Order: sequence, then C-alpha cells, then structure tokens
Amino acid sequence: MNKSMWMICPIALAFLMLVGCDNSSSTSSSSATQPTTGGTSSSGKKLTVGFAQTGAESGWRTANTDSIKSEAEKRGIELKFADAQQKQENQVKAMRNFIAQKVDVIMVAPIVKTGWTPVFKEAKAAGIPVIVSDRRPDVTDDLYVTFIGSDFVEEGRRAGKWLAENCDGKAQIAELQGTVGADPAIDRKKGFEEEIAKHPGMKIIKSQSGNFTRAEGKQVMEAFLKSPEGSQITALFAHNDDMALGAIQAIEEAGKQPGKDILIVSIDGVRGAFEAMSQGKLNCTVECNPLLGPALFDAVEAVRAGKPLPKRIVSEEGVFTQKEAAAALPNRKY
Ligand code: GYE
Repeated sequence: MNKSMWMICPIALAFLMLVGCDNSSSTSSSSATQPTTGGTSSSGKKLTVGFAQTGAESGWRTANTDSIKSEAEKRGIELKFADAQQKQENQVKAMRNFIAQKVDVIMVAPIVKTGWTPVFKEAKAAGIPVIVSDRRPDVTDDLYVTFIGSDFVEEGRRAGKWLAENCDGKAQIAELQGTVGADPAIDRKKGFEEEIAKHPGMKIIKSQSGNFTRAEGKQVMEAFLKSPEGSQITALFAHNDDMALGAIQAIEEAGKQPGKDILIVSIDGVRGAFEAMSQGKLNCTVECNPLLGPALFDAVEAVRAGKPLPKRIVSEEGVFTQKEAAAALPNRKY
C-alpha cells in the first residue's frame, strides 16, 4: 500500500526547497540549495542544540532518538541530549539547563500538552529559538519556531476506518490509550471515535491508559479480559504498537487467539508490529514516522541561517495490514 516517505504538505515542501535537504527519505527537489552553515554558526562556532526527549518508552521512541542523534553527528552539530524518563519536570529542568548553557537552539518533545508556557517564555527571553518535535504543547505560536511531527487525529481516523471495514461495522472495542494528557493519546482517540461514530454497531466498552509501554499494555489488557465485559471484547485499538504487543501476550495467556478472536489495530509501524502481523497476531498498524532527525536539523539550520519556516511540518504516512507485512518487513528501518 502506501510507501513510507517524508513529506509533507505543500507549504512544508516549499520550505524544504528553500532550505535544502539532502536526506535520502526526502522528496524535495535535487535542485534545492544546500544550507551553507553546516554544523557551524555564522561566527564559525560549532552549532549546539539541546534536546529534551520524553524518555525511552517504546520502539518508536528508540528509533526517534537514534534518528536525531545520528543526524546531529552526520552534520557535525553538537547535541546535548536529555532523557526525561517520562517526567515533564525533568524535561522542564533540561530546558532550563540548556538555557543556562546558552545553546543555539532547543528542541523538545513535550510529554504532555499542558504546563509549558513559563519555560518556553524563558527560552524566548533568552533569545533561544525552540523547535517542537513530535508532540504539540499548549502554548501560543510565538513561543516556538516550528512543530514537526505527525497528524495524530488522522492516524486515529485511519485505525477506525480500517476496523470498521474489517468488522462489518460491528465491534465491542477495548482501547489502550497512550500516556494521559499526551497529544497523540488525545488526538488518536479523537480521530478513532470520529470514525466509529459512523457505525452504530461499533462501541468502545473498555478504555484505559497503558502509558505507551508494552508492560502496561499487557497489564491493562489482562484486567480488561478478567472484567465482567472481558468475554464480549471483539476488537482492540491500541494507541501504539508496544501496547498492542503486550496485549497480544495477555490475550494468548487468556487462551484466545490475537488477530482472530480479537481483531487488533495499533499505531506506529515498528518492526515488532510487522513481525506480529506476519504471524497473524496483529491485523493492522497505522504508520507514524519516528525518523524526524533530518527534518528537525533542516529546521535548526534554517533558523540559524535566518530563513523562514512554516509553523507546522507534517509527516506523510501509510497503513499496513497482514497482506503487506511480510513483503514490507525487510525494508523497515526501525
Ligand atoms: O506513537 C509512541 C510513543 O509521540 C508519536 O510516543 C509519539 C508516540 C508513539 O511512545 O509509541
């Protein structure tokens, strides 16, 4: 089906043409001008970027971190990397450290939506541009340069659409939500509910957060299956692959067949999901591209060169089912 590739909406494409982009996954034109700054600022000093990552909760996150670290290295940019271990307070602390260290640019993947305005204002007051990666914070537009990542509502819609088409519009659904208050958890739920609302026979009968991790996905699914409604569950929507993979274990341990007794759709498209689809245990994964490094550092270099950036850069993504899984697996990069 759809191929995984960068990019993007027309404005973002225009941006790429403007700043130049040499990563192989980009669709930008080869005639685009290359950035002249490389890994140095206009004063000749090595560019320094501070990145406050959420943590290492999932396969998606590991691929995202690797993409960012390797891209910084490739461009000769100094990356100060902070792993916040799933705590917003650690991310805020990391941003304050970056401000104190006078980095050239701050990047952050805000774990939850709220609570960011003070530290974003501090960065602005210090004259340090902030680039938002992956998850959108509730702050005003003037506090960051650009937000680069996926359209999570659309991902939720795609999951809902796939399920509706494959359950004849009838399903008793269990939902494993992502981290409470996180942009992808809120938006994926919204998009999925929008789709299933078109089918009166589809209903979410259990819903709880599994915090985007495999362990919690398993735990929560176990509890769902043991609950009074457990035997009625015919489908599972997991906000990410890791939770679906944990849930698959729980379903098997309960003596049911994942992918058959319970249809499973999740989001991300990590290698483990493709393996589970090849084994018939997962039915569908909606792709969410973690390889944001090239686009993020294009943005960093554009900021340093004083070039304009769109406020929003969206990744282009596909949907994969069991039919495509075996053929797609060797080409998956994460
Ligand atoms: O889907 C999940 C991760 O924010 C898009 O976070 C990201 C999500 C991703 O932990 O696996």
